Amino acid sequence: MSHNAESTAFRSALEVIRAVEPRVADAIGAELTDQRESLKLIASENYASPATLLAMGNWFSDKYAEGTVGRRFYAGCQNVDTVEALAAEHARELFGAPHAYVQPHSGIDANLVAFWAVLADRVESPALKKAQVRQVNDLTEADWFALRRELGNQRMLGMSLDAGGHLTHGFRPNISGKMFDQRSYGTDPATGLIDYDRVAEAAREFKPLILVGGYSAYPRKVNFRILREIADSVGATFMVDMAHFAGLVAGKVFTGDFDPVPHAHIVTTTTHKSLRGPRGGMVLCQPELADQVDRGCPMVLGGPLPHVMAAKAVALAEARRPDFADYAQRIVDNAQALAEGLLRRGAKLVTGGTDNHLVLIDVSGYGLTGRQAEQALLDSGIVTNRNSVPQDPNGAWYTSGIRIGTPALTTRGLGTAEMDQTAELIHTVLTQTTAGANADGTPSKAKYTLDADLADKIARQATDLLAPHPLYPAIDLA
Ligand code: DSN
Repeated sequence: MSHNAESTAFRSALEVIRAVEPRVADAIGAELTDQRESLKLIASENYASPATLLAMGNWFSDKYAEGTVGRRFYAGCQNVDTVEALAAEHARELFGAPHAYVQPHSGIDANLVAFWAVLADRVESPALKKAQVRQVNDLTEADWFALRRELGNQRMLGMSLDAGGHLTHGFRPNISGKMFDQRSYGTDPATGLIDYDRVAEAAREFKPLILVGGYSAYPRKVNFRILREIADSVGATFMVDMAHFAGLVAGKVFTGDFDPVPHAHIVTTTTHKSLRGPRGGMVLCQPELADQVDRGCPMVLGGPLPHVMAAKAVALAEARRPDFADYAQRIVDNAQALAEGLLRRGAKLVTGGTDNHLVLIDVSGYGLTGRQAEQALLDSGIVTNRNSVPQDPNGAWYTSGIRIGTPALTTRGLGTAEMDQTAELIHTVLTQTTAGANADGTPSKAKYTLDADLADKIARQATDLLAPHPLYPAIDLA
């Protein structure tokens, strides 16, 4: 692939768009500038390859293809069949999974497909059949109650949101918390680590239909062999949401007990985080769940997105190359260097460090809320997101944490020395930011002060750090 070809492709695309709506072309160009200039530390974001991006921008977008490969509800799907089959084949080979379903549009959709597959597989119920033909939004609380009673067991045990679980693991404001009677397992207050004995105890008491493993803000490895044993001991289906760490599984950094695929009945993921593909989702499962999983569309999903499935096939092919394993290892090396740099400067980290791609800073140690810290860092050209910490006194809106991750900066080629410099920038901003007060003098959870000159200086230093590692170096839109 010549550099010239990438540049020509994107320049030509923008020229075509500009002729219709120049403001969209301008926004696309501006987004590239913003992404090039900011220190992206959002743990769930990455930079997909030009090939992956280009696979999405074409006429596959025009095709309806409800159904599965070879069994469509529309004619003329032979080329969609080709890319969907390729994506599924790459996924099976990459993860060693018996079955892959590559249609989900997001991680939340993948989880919904998995929930319904488990329910449909485990429970034959007239009430469930009725629910399947209705819009989920039409179900009232009374409907859900009646449905759950008829099903007998619709209980889910997942990691609590403030311990690092995801909102789709039964959090009340999410549909999963309405579909399921939910109970959470947290982490040990002293260590911040999952206490497997407590999970086993909760499973024995609660007897869930589904035990969910996986997280979006837990900075440690999870032992999926132990969780599977716990699920088996109570007859639960074991589901793992590996959206955050799929790239580490693909790159064989997480193996044995820490690879969920051989241990779980069903595994869901996104394709755009550490896996570095297009924005989308995917389900991997054991053969006995495959038929139900393949009913994802139209059971819970709208029509598949063939252009995104094409991009999934490209990105999964990239992840099967030997250099992806090197990339995955560097993600973890960088996260550990970042954690060490922060700890050395006095930051308080949840669990005291990391063994995956993310670090969770407890910013109460700097006298700030997560919201104040997130904004002060953004003012300084450092893009992060606020996140709850275990037993967070500031709730899910203001929070007491900042979650940072290394997949994106690792893609740009930054290494451990630059992570130490990044730690210095973050620590400087957080120590120089002061919590503000409301008009009545009470402490504000949102207001803060940070000297504008200092913020500008840090932003320049962040740009300098990125300069030797240009994003999409072959693409010149000028
Ligand atoms: N929004 C994703 C994240 O940032 O972790 C999960 O849904």
